[in-house]
Amino acid sequence: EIMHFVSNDTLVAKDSVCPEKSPYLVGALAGMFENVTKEKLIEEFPYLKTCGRLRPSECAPRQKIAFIFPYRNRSRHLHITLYNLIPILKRQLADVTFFVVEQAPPSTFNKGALLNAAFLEAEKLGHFDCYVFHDVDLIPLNDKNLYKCESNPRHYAVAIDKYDFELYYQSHFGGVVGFSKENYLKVNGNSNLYLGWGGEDDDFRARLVSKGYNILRYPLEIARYNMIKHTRDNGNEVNPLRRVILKSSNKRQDIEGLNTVKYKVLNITCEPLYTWITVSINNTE
Ligand code: UD2
Ligand code: MN
Repeated sequence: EIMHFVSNDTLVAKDSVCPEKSPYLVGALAGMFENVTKEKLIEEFPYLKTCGRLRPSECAPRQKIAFIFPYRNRSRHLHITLYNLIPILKRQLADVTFFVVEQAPPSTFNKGALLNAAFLEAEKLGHFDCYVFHDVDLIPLNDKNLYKCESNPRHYAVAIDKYDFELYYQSHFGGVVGFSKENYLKVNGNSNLYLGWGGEDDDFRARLVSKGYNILRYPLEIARYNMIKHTRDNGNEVNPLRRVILKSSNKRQDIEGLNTVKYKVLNITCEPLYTWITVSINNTE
């Protein structure tokens, strides 16, 4: 790529394809942990297009990325995380649409089913090359952790303060993960069988591995996050069956997942910061 200086603050040739490596990256970041209102975010980031789309103005992006936040009753975390993420994605010259996918009460939180619903609904609203599933409470601490998809899936949240900035366990694949649309279709998405806390992330990883994918990770200094302190939510109690269900992961994967998820869309709203999708999930079906 030819990159030349157009002006003092534009390091990218206008109208060309965005460079593989953005010249705006700065590396390690301190993170911002103060409460921030939705109104303040809208004021701070006027360049977010309607429905939570962020696009580089100076070049043509290589991929269209959907950011999915599985959500219930965590508005404080969501907005602090967005405050940190948006400037990073802007510096990365990423084309991103934010989706908040809220599971309506009272059913037990089912992150796997919620993510399947999010994927199907996002695909109806716009075709995406790349998906990032992002916990609402993880604050990125390095902008070189590039949000983009390759042929193999990537684990982003490798080094988290809660786990002393070390890989939690060798097969950990939680918190923030990214993969292409093709990857997700090939593995039949997430399992819908994990009610409450735990196991669904390990199941997703097992599905990817069984289809021959290798999980990518940047080094610990780069793939760094801070988790906002929290207790376990009501309606997301630890699932005592999680390890038993996980044992049959590979046997089930083609017959249970994205192709069997049952949900109802209750509402879709287009806001400046995000596309908000409320769904009900009937866990007993
Ligand atoms: C870990 C994983 C997470 C998930 C979970 C097990 C890491 C870094 N994270 O997170 O990806 O697999 O274990 O289920 O390994 N949420 C709500 N409202 C709720 C419940 C959950 O919004 O009532 C969402 C929210 O995006 C949250 C995420 O689900 O960040 C995971 O829940 P958590 O943060 O309570 O669980 P945690 O930190 O143990
Ligand atoms: Mn958490």
